[in-house]
Amino acid sequence: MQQFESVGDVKQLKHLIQKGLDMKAQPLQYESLGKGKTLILLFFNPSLRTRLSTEKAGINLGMSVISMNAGQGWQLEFEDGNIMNMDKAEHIREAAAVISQYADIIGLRTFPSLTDKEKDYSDFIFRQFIRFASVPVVSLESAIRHPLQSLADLITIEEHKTKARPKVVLSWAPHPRALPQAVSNSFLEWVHQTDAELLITHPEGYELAPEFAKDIPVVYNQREAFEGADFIYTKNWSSYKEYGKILSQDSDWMITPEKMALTDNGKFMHCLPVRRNVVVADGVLDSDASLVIQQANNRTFAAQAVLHDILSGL
Ligand code: SN0
Repeated sequence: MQQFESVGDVKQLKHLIQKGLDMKAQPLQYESLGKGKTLILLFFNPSLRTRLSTEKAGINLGMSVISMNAGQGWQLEFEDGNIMNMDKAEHIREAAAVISQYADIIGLRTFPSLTDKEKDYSDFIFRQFIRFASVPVVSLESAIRHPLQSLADLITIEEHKTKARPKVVLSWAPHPRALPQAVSNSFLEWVHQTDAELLITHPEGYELAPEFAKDIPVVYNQREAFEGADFIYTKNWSSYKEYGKILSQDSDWMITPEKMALTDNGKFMHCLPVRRNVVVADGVLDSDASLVIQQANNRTFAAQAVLHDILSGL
């Protein structure tokens, strides 16, 4: 693996999921693989799980890990040809080239603007970074995807599924802030490659980008969508159509125990951080149906599987 940006970078998805499970069973089995190698994680946006789990993954593989919040460095210019006489002190051309000399693998987190749809959906910042980096770059969530989250999600589904073809529902839920579509886009992209029966439910106007929504059925009635589901994957996202806008804050879309009762003993999943009693009721999050803590644990082993393949040149 030369970079990790989307499921398209994965040769055999089943093998990668299995590798994550193997890493979980024996986290230190490759503790010498990364000896003498450096992992640099660069965050343009906040992080808790991604930062700590990816650091832990690197450490489990014997790597040295350095994390940096981009706000602590110079403000970077990403546009080509600009006259840099304003607030941006350094160009991505130099920054990515320089960091590449210190790192064997670079991890990068960069959120969307939610104002410029075209630029966000070209994954401009992430692409510019890859363009000028000379070592493998791993997405720690880009403007439109969160692949390490999706891999951890599939590992979690693999562990908890009780049927060969589980019904997996991606459900929108309300949120007070405009959030990226990245987690949802990525989840669809990854689950679409498995045998699961996949369904999306959201209010009208929240249709995801066609390149991710594909032909996946959309049910606008959330309760109907939940019927017989094995996994309820919940996430808020802002509108793609009316780009970056909040079109609804309808609390009737919150995930409640009453709605979970419509499922087939379904499990609740969320990438975290989650707003209690806005996105999901305490009664769901604190019940045995919730997998959110296990999901977060699997972030380490997802990252470890990916770093393993990059380090091994697989
Ligand atoms: C991010 C998102 O993409 O939706 C990161 C998820 C892994 N989530 C948030 O920014 C939530 C922020 C909030 O205010 O609740």
